[in-house]
Amino acid sequence: MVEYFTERAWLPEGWCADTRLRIAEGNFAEAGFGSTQADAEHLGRFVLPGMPNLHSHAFQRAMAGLAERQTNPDDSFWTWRETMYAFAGRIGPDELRAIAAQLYVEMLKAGYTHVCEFHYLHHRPDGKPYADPAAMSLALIEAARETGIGLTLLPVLYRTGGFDGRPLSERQRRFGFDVDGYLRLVEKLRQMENSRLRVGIALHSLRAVPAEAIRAVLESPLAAGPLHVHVAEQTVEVEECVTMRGARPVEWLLDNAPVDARWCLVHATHMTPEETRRLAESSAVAGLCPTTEANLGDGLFPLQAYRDAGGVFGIGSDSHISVSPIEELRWLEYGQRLISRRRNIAVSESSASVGENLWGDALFGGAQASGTGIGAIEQGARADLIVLDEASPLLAGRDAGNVLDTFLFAGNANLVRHVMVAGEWVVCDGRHRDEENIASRYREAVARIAQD
Ligand code: NGQ
Ligand code: ZN
Repeated sequence: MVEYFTERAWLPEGWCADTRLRIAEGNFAEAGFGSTQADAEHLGRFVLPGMPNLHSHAFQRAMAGLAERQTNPDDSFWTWRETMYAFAGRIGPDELRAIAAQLYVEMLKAGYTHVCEFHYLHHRPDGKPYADPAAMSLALIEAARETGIGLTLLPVLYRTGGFDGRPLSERQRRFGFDVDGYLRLVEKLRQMENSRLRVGIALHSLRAVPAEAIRAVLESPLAAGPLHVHVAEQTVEVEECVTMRGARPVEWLLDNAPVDARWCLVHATHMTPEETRRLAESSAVAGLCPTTEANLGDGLFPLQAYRDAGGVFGIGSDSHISVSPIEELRWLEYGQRLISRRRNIAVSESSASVGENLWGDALFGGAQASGTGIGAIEQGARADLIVLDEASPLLAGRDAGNVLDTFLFAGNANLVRHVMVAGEWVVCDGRHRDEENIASRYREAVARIAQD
């Protein structure tokens, strides 16, 4: 049992003064008022739950910045995707592990303590399975283990190249599994689960998984735990879905799958008011990735209508052109301000603070999408927390009423000072315990990729 004292901890009921946190076996054994300061280690003035990152394609971190030159006047999500596929073709297990480890260090330093990895680079670039068909999944598990971040691994089922059922293109071949092979992979990975590793299910998208395959997966006893799917990111896919399946993607999923709190619909960007209300009522998580959705020219999620209907959401850094929960949440709010020409949108009856609402909502939805007991400083939850840098000038004169607003809206200096995952310190004074080794392995891997 380890005991800490903090002047302010953000508990489910809000900021709590003079809090004692007791941690045993990686979980909070107690979190509440009433510490005798003297007998516990002093953590600092502001302690928050660590943020879950609910959507990541780790390998894409190493191509950030390499798709920002116009190649043709009609550059779009779809031309970006070709660049991304070409890049993916150079990634094997060693590269994936090196890139993911670097990414996870960056995530921890930014305040993410858990990541949901939406993983579809299963086979060799030519489409043949590795000697161990789980080789790429194991690379991600290893990267998470060595950095200390919590991981929900979501092996992805990917079957077709489009709504019309066309076969996978040459570049997509390495993503493909049949349902049986896919379920064998899930079964194998499930055996590795522990307090920092959860294994869920992912369907790449309605474009890539036909209705029968969705049904076959959902019927399996292995379809337990969180269930993620890309849903309505681009207007072209909405139109194709209407043509081929007679309904819009979110509508189709709500009508044809038992969408409930286990589900996370990533990029539920394009929804009618009716779909927005129905998704909110389903209790599923809307997986929002505002920086990637902006970078790829997707569109704006109807945040206000969705929150008004009680919808649950969380945030992900997806393609990792940014690795910062602050930037995701800021973009989420700013998109709404720009389109409505108003201010302070994400508020609630319990709090007028945009920072508190966004951080709190994203903790709740991110934890739900992760399928693990995280996202809150409370008894029984995994002991994931971040300590803000109270010495930063940005926090001068700040207190409970405005510290989260300042954290989210006051500039670009990283205010995350220490980070704990499952009771273990992984970042101290802004440095990850193994960041030099991990960065040098990353540099070598990126140099190899560039040479190919
Ligand atoms: C992905 N990424 O799977 O990496 C996708 C692109 C696709 C985003 N949607 C590929 N942001 O959707 O087909
Ligand atoms: Zn994605």
